[in-house]
Amino acid sequence: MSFVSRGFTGRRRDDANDPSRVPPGQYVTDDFPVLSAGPTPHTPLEEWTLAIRGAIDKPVSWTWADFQALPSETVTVDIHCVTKWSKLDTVWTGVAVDTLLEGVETSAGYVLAFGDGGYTTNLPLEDVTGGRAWIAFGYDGESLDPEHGGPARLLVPHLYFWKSAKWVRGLELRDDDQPGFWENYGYHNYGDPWQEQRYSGD
Ligand SMILES: Nc1nc2c(c(=O)[nH]1)N[C@H]1C(S)=C(S)[C@@H](COP(=O)(O)O)O[C@H]1N2
Ligand SMILES: [Mo]
Repeated sequence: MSFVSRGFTGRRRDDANDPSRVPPGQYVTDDFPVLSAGPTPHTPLEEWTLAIRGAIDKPVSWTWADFQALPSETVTVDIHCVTKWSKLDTVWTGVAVDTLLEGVETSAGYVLAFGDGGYTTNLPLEDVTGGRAWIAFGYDGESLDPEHGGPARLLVPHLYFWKSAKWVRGLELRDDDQPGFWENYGYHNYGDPWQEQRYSGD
């Protein structure tokens, strides 16, 4: 048992001022704001599936039980919202997109993530592979809250957080780069927080 509670270890505070961890124009918050363009969907787990479709010979899909049986990882990452909050050391549990794509052969260079509620977001395939993206179903050791995208969301921490589609139901593999929901509304097509790629033209 320690008398020093986590908030007083100083680590967070130092990190908040450490420019190597906080992208330009961002501030660090301990809150976890909810940003949703519409109502929170509540798809029953019995109806939930996760699909890989598009430029793939045989589309694949997992039921919730299949998905839960896949090897998962717990990762600690920093997240950066385009509305300027960053949250450091967030802890997520999920299945690496690499795991889902094992054995998948595709000519695609891009993915369009889609989910319940109709939200979409586009990313280069290479940004969701190489251990850089997960389908996360746990947050801080608990199941992921519906407001934050539960039962499962895409997690791509190296890009602005709008790329991390909540309530994700699959990835469409594409040869062309099809802009998603926010990308169509003038947000940057790629969204690198370190380059401050907030809006198209940045
Ligand atoms: N399906 C869906 N995913 C979404 C959004 C959304 O409106 N719908 N908002 C995006 C934006 S702009 C951000 S900043 C994060 C917010 O995630 P949070 O609500 O868990 O903080 O989700 C992203 N994923
Ligand atoms: Mo956002």
